[in-house]
Amino acid sequence: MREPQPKTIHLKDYTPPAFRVDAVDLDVDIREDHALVRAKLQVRRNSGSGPLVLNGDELRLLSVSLNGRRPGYERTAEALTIADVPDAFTLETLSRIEPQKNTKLEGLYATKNGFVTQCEAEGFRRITWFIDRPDVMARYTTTVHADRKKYPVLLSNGNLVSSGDENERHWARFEDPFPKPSYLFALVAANLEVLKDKYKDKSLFVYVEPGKLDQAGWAMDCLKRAMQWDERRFGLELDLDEYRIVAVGDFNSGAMENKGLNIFNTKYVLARAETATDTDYMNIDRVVAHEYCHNWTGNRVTCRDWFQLSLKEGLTVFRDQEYGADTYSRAVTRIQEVRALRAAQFPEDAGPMAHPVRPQSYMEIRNFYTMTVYEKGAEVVRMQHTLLGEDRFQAGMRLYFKRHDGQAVTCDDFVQAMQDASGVDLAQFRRWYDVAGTPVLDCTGDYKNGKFTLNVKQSMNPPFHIPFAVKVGADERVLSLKKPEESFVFENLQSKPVPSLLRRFSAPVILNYPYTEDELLHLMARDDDAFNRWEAGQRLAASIILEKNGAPSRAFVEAARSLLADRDPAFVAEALTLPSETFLAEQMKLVDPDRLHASRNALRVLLAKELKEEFSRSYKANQVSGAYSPDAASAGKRALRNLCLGYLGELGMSALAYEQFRRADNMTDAMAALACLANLDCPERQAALDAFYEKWKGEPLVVDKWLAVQAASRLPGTLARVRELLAHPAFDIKVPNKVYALVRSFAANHVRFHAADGGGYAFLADQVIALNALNPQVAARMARSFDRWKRFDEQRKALAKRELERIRDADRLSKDVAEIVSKALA
Ligand code: 0A1
Ligand code: ZN
Repeated sequence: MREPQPKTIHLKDYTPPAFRVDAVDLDVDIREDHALVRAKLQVRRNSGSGPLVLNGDELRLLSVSLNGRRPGYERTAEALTIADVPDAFTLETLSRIEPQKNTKLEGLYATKNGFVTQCEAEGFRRITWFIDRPDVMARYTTTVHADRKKYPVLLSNGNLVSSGDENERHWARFEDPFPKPSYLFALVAANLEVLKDKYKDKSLFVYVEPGKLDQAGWAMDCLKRAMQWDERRFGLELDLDEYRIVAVGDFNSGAMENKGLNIFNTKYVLARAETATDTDYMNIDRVVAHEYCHNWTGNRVTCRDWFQLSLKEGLTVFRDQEYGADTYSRAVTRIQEVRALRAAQFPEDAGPMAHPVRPQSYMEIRNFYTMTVYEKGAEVVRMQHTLLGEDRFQAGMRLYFKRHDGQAVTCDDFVQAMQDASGVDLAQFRRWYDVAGTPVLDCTGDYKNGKFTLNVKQSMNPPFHIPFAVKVGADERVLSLKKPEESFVFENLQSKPVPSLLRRFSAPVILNYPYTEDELLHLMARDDDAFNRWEAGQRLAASIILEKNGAPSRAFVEAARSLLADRDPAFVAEALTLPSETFLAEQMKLVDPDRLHASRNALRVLLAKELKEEFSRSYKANQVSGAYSPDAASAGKRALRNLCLGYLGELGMSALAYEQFRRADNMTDAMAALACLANLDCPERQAALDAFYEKWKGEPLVVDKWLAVQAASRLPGTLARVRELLAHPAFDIKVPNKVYALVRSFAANHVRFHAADGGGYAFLADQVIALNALNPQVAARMARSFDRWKRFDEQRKALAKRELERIRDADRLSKDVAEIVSKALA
């Protein structure tokens, strides 16, 4: 059976809500196999004379009353319509839901030790009938009832106002003083342990599964640092006396910023040295800061509609990035951001799901929590920061809050505040929000008589306003590009300069400049912008892989050798990490994944051979002694040491990796060694994988690493192994983290996923179809791995198309997957 094509929702059709809800009194009674939800809404007409329409999804409606009487109403699967209503009234509904059977993990659902909610974007309608859109803000009072022994912890947004016991059950009532959109509603009834702490006069709580309190400390530290940072850098304080983080193992995304009651994926909370890597520690820091930052950028000022999602997400990612830059190394942070942007957002912007930072239409909003809305959205905020400078940007933030605190607003409102506070004209800049695609800057330079002319041509028409940070000789400027073609003159030069262009990656664009190899080597060694030093190395490596089958020049090898003597290990590790196959594939006319993989590996092997001494020396020199600490300096040393191990692995030094694996006292070193072995066909490989599983089979997050490292292996047997793992007790298709670890890691394994026989495509289609019936949101995310299928040869294209069609024709295809697949096939 084919479902009808989902309908498209357009930004231009936005109208203000016909009704507002001033107050919600919610009573959620959680029973053995269902829950009863009573909702009392204070409703008031806002505009027009139309009927009241409430959203609902998988709700069984037991009763409705309006001002105490049963009204005439109509109901479909997704709407409850009451035609005849006064201008102000009380509406009460009673609904029955089945959180125990909720595999979509949206609305109220069961997790290991109890029940939690996820309401963004449209999950509240799976709890009760409501005007479920972000511009309807209400005051919530929530009462939760559940079994006292099984679910001792009851939580909702706001302050606990009363509680009590009823035989073997108990209840608690919460009042949230802040009006909020329904997507920020949260409720928890579970068996959890709690870590308590204080920041100034604020009480902080981190709730984790019993037995895991020893893994909650880092998240608490992160929270306190984020609070302090937001006060210092943005002048923003927490508006609550109490702030809670709850970690659960079943969660579709990373975390959720519900007012005062954040719910997190355990992956972004739990950490101790033996189980979490440096990257995990850093990700936890960033996600905790991100959700905390949302309290102002998202919760105090929220989105008018979901097209404005980047208003809160782009801005909050920018804030968490700045937190990262102020906490760790600014240059290395920037390099990592750009790497991620290029590996995932650039392809998105060039593929079938390309959309502006503010999309103009969608079929399913869940599909628009994208790299474009989040990461490119952050770049768009960062460009405003670059154009205005820190002081005027902060003045813009203050004006934004002064004007819009407590409101649901648009991206335009944000830009307007930035413009009005700074006096910088941002009219042309707004195009960044509305036009998809990555701009290309084609630059050339002319040198004559001490004068250098930089010519810049941009691909966007009408042109974008692009902050272009450059340094020519000693002259450093941020050029404001506004025209299709422009020239800039730099004077008083002694000789032809090597321009340092797009410093710090001042705009999310593709930059072309006819650099010679010597010029790039010069920048790689000497640019005073660390980002551009890295960038020059990446450009050289890319051209060696794409144009020279991976055979580097002597000069490149020597440049890599000198890099290994650099003072900053974290930077060196980034600089000697070759560009990813996914990113390089974007630069090929027709992608040949096997050749690409072979060339990239050839370069790795050559570097390993040439620099064996240096890699060995650096491997020894960067050993970190003493107790594990995730600080930037120690993590940087481990990153470089493990980079060296990876190169030495290319020379067949598996014994070294195995030795590290056995001796490691922290997960960073254990995992790096295991990843190295997983890529080598060597006797130690299976021994290490088996030992790892035996040791960690009781820790779900560590088991995820074990799944992921096998799915990411470059060895030819990887797909067969991944198929076996589907049936392993370590895997569970109902748990998103397991799917991400196994299925997503495999789909990101460029050479194996794009195998010429189509086995990778068939595997992924099988998983998308299986997931579609359980968790459409996760299914749709997995389906995105087909995005770039048209860039491959005829044979691969035919195979991918067949699989996409097989998904399209599957029974009861969800809106989520239908949107992704129909766009991919279009
Ligand atoms: N707003 C949350 C994450 C989130 C992502 C996707 C969602 O539904 C499709 C909901 C929430 C954040 O930015 O942390
Ligand atoms: Zn967010």
